Amino acid sequence: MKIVIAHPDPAAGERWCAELSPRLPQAQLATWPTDWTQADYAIAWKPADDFFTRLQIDRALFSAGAGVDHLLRLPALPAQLPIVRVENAGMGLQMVHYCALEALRVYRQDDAYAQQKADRRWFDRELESPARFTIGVFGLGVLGAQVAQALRDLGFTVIGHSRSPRSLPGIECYAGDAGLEPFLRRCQMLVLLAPHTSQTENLFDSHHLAMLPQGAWLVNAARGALVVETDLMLAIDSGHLAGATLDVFQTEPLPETHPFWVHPKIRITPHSAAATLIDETAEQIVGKISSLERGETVSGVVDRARGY
Ligand code: NDP
Ligand code: OXD
Repeated sequence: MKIVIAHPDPAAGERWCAELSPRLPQAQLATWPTDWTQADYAIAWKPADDFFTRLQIDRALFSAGAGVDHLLRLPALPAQLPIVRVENAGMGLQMVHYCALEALRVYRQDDAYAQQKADRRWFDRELESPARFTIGVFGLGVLGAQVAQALRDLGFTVIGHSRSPRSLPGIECYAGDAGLEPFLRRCQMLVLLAPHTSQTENLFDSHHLAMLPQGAWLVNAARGALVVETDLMLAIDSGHLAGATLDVFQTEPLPETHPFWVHPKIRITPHSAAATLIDETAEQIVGKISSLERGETVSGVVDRARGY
């Protein structure tokens, strides 16, 4: 069995090999670029555009992350090749921490207290019950559902939105186009955790951002392509939104000249909300390769028509 690992960071490529080889001693491993022209499996994160013009993959392509937008855009991607994504593998808990940190920071008025410290002002701000703070999670899949449940356990009122109807205990769920506006109208904080697809691209434009209540806060931990960045800036600068926490951007790395870097109401992290844990992820992928080798089906296979 031949497996190619394609990762933009050579050190990560080596890490992948080190995790895979003891688990799959019978496999031959190569990191991209390679002189191989054929392999059975590939594990890839943002591979080069010429990946499929130089290499034939026969059995399956594994994303090294939860998202698959970086693979679906590849030129010459074979139409029938199964694409399999990472399902959780330790990312859910990281995402819970990321979103809970932001929710608590906003709900507990952390920015205002930081300003008070700078001004040496002793002043106790009113704090309502967390049940009166409504957080909406857009995307209720593997990560979104875990985040929604954790935020609910912190006492917030949590609502969710997904493409198809979902049911989660203690969380009011909306779905589809018809559910979007009533969902957005209630979100004092909106957390984006849906994939980048043709349906979600630029969905959060001035029209949809205007549906959020005055003073709402946006957290984008999904993909930059979901948000129209200039519309977001306008929504914040006009005072309609209180601010945003952004982990993902239309262009990554975020260009040095981008106005987000210096905006006082925008918090930035460098696409680090939930990292791929290579050991746990290798374990998951090896399990799936073993199943495929036995002729079994695996979970996490991308539906190309849906785009995730
Ligand atoms: P899943 O595929 O498990 O879940 C995706 C969810 O989004 C599903 O609930 C799905 O609806 C929903 N969805 C898809 N399209 C729409 C739409 N048009 N409108 C409303 N909801 C929609 O993915 P994960 O939870 O594993 O990951 C989500 C995304 O998070 C990834 O695609 C990736 O882009 C991003 N991510 C970011 C990371 C970071 O560090 N910033 C790390 C990991 C992932 P339905 O339930 O009906 O299928
Ligand atoms: C992912 C990511 O999709 O890290 O896994 O963004």
